[in-house]
Amino acid sequence: MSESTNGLELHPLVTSLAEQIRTCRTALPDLSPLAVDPAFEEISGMLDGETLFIRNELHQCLGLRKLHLEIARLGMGLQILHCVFFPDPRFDLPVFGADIVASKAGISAAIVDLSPVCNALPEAVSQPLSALQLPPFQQVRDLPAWGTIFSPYVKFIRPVDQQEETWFVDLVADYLNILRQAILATAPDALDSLPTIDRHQGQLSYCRQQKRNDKTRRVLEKAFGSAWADRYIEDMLFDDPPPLL
Ligand code: BLA
Repeated sequence: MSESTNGLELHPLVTSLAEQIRTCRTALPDLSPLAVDPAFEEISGMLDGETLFIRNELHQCLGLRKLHLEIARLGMGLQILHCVFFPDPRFDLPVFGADIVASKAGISAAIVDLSPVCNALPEAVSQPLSALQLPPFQQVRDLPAWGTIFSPYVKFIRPVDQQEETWFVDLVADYLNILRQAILATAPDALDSLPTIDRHQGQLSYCRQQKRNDKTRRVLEKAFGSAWADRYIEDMLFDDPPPLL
């Protein structure tokens, strides 16, 4: 299925990854849509004659407090697929994150991870991750300084051809299937238990680190102004998990 924003075609990797994520999302237990702030659901505008478009989808499911999928076109060249699944801190589960940045020159960044919110990933996640056959991507990128939140299994690459783009989409499906199995295998702890409190803290620091990505802020500021960008980053992209008690 092809997808477009404002009648303009999206990069095939953006389209196929969005489809893959939606398919995997459907398989998650007790999936239900979450209301999106109407100010943020579909954002479109013009800036200096350039079309801006952002579309957001939000869900929740067993074990995950917020599943966020965003597709953005900012200006003529830039397209972004942004996806973060935030765990419910009562469950010993990682944060799933995936991001694609495409410009006129092609895909510059494709990243996927299941990131720990405590010191280490739970066994139910690290064991199957370590058993995956990782494709031999040619261009592996260095993580930025704030990237200490990612797991040893983070894949941050620039795909060089269609074969690598397909590998990346398949890899995201593998990570999401591992997450689904972990959800099914994990019983929640009490809201006031120490592990829950630790994971809540860990998720706060995941969000704090992501907010240090100046590249995201700069793009949003340029398109929408700094006050709007701040509110969008704080309330939509990396909102803190709600207080436990
Ligand atoms: C990089 N993110 C970028 C870049 C841009 C954006 C323009 C630079 C491209 C490049 O380095 O090739 C922009 N990303 C956005 C915008 C949104 C977005 C505007 O998601 C949202 C509207 N970023 C995330 C998540 C991850 C992530 C969830 O939002 C990982 C799970 C990673 N983006 C990420 C990383 C870089 C990046 C690691 C490279 C940063 C660097 O090299 O300094």
